Amino acid sequence: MKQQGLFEQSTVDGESLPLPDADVTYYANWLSQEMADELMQKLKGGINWQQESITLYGKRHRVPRLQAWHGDSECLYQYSGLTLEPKPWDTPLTFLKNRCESLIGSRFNSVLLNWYRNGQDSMGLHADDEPELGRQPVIASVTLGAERAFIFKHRTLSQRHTITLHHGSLLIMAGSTQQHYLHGINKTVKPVGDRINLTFRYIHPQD
Ligand SMILES: O=C(O)CCC(=O)C(=O)O
Ligand SMILES: [Mn+2]
Repeated sequence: MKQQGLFEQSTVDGESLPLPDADVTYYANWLSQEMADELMQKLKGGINWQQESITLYGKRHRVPRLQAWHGDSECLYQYSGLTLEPKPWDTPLTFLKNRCESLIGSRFNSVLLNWYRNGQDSMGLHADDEPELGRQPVIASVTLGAERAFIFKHRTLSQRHTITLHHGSLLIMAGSTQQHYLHGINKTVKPVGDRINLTFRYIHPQD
């Protein structure tokens, strides 16, 4: 990975999304096209992708996408009855983590990777509000590959906002975003290619 970029990103402008009760900033061209293409190839081939199964209302379901969890060794990821042990940081992940940290001045100790193989892969509406993320988590979400609609839905107001996340973009969700909004990626019948998303997080140790 070329070390271009750590300092260049000070010239990248973020756009604040017009969402009441939230703090969301979008950097459409955070990575150059060349860097985003290279990272996509490296992550497709270099990560041990898994399709997990979860139990919902007593029924087993395969999660409709491939996933991986990487981070510091103490960072367990728990959801829907699953506990994922972190795999270590590798070069592309460390590169992206450092770049996110230097742009926004927050620390991250883990990353969830999701690979949406086609339009049938999706992620249901949810909030990143697990207690171990803390009350006002900063989530740095990097998108590579096909463009998909990312939906925000306010929990109590009839506020809905859809943003198309671009190859090489960065979306930062901070402040009270997770308290007030759900987010997700719907299935689509449009022919769409692979998309990889990485959400960098900070897991607080639990007592
Ligand atoms: O794929 C995306 O853009 C969303 C991923 C997400 O919300 C998550 O990993 O919690
Ligand atoms: Mn999420």
